Amino acid sequence: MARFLAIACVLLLLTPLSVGAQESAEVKIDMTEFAFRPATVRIRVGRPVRLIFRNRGQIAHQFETDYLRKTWVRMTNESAYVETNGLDFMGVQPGAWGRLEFMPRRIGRFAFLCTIEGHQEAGMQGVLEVR
Ligand SMILES: [Cu+2]
Repeated sequence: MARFLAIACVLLLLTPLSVGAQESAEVKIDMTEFAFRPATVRIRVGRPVRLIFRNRGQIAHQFETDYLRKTWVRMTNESAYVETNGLDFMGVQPGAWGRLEFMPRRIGRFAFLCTIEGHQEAGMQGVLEVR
């Protein structure tokens, strides 16, 4: 009986962990004039990530980071689904959303920004922190 309980406890402990290991970590990021919120995005290396951008501003914005330039990325929005080996940038229209899914493979701090003219200078930038 004690042995059965011990096995049951191990199973209970293992189940949520194994499910968690397969889940994507999801981070929601708002785009406005002129900021990303949050401006620091923390993700884990070796764990699939889903970044969901929402443009809550009045004008178009973009997300660009060198981190994804040589990474396999799945990009989704209202009208498109693209898998690409290296993402230059993703544009998001006002009121729209865009989703990026990828596997972080390098640790470090990597800048991201909106590359529309003047937006970075106005504050539209942030840091991708991979640990
Ligand atoms: Cu912008």
